[in-house]
Amino acid sequence: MESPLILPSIMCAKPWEIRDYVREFELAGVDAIHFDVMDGHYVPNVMCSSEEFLALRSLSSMPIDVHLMATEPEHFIDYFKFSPGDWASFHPEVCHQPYRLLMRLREMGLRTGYAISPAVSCDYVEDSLAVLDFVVVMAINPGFKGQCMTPDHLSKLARIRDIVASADHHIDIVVDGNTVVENAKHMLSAGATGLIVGTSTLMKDGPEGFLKNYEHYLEDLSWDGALT
Ligand code: S6P
Ligand code: MG
Repeated sequence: MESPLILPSIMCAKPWEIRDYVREFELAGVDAIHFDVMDGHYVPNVMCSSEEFLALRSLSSMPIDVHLMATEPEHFIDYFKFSPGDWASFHPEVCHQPYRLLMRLREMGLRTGYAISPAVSCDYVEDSLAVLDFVVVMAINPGFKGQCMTPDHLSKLARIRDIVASADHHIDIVVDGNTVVENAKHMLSAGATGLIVGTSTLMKDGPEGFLKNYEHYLEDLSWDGALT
């Protein structure tokens, strides 16, 4: 198994730490910066505005992975000044025409994804394979950092792995939430190809601890046989 994609979650940084974190992300060579948008309606929390997106963009040219936790995400897209190569995912069960929105994001040159919450059907993935680049599989109920993996997560991950295996192109499976090493080993075995990392893992010790945590994390996954 190859090393997983690593996407640190910027909502886990305190505002005054963001600049330092971004420098550490670049040194580590992470794959994208995960940027959570919460509307206070789809999820019981409010987080990350288009202005903060612009501020983050000014600090780095790394891809930004926007995770739209919003009802009717189609109305949020135009607020963000995306660059080609950025990632965008949304929750299909609260979008009027999810397939249409994936097509639109593709036309904008973005990597397109669905974010699938616990208890939301995998059928959305199965019915949209041709226009998906990745699936964010929520290991937690969306809305907050620092939660525990739900008991049904790993079996759902394996179902999504089997579904995307029938696509005629590669589709990444990225897990969001509580990706501690003990869980990440099982997540990778169940089909994850990427991990969103936050307060429970690489961002638990502030920016100064990020690189050390990053190296240990990948080493621990290798030693435990999750990676080769
Ligand atoms: C939560 C959000 C996530 C969190 C991440 C936090 O709804 O979508 O991206 O930022 O799950 O990670 P951790 O390590 O605190 O679980
Ligand atoms: Mg997220």
